[in-house]
Amino acid sequence: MKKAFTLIELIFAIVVISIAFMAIPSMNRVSSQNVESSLISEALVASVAKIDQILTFNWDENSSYEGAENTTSYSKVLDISSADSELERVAGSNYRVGHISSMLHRKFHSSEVNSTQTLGAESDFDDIDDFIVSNQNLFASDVVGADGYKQHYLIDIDVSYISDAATYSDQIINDFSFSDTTQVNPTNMKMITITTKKEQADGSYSDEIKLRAYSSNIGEIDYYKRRY
Ligand SMILES: [Ca+2]
Ligand SMILES: [Ca+2]
Repeated sequence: MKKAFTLIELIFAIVVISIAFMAIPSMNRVSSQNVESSLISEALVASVAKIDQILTFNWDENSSYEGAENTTSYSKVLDISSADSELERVAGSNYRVGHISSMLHRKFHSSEVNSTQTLGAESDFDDIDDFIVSNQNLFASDVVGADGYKQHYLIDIDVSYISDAATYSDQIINDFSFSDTTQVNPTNMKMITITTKKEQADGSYSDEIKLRAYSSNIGEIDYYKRRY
């Protein structure tokens, strides 16, 4: 049996449908805001992963260079003559004050080896400043205008020496400090800065995320050897 709507039912139905239609634009807005924040979160995660990856590489081009040991030795501490003298090698040894005097622990090369004056990529991609780059796509395949990846992200990676200072007495390093002031001449600290930029509607880019990490000239312990 077919049942007709009563007037009161009809009014209810109209009100419910009206509420549903009124909600659609705001639902669309909420979901597009979620996509926006998801894309920024994804860019942040990718940027953090990038900086973590950089930190796994040698501190400098010369860190693992020692003649025939070039491809097999672990990273050594480098001589930085333009930096804090208290972090230099103890004369006549391959140890710094505070080093553990034992096999396979952190130490300098057997003879003086300095870090590179000019930071950047060499023929072998093996150290943290080899990552210096401008306007590189953050995602492997940026699709501009597609529904999902409608935003285009670029990254700049900068690696610079920054000022450092140490004081020691009685064979113990009491204090080590550094600041974000970049230095032309080598120091014992490198600062890695990743700037992630998002494309705007007019085609320009605005800085969205800036991450920094610091890496120091301390060599590594010979627990694990990276092969290049
Ligand atoms: Ca290199
Ligand atoms: Ca380099």
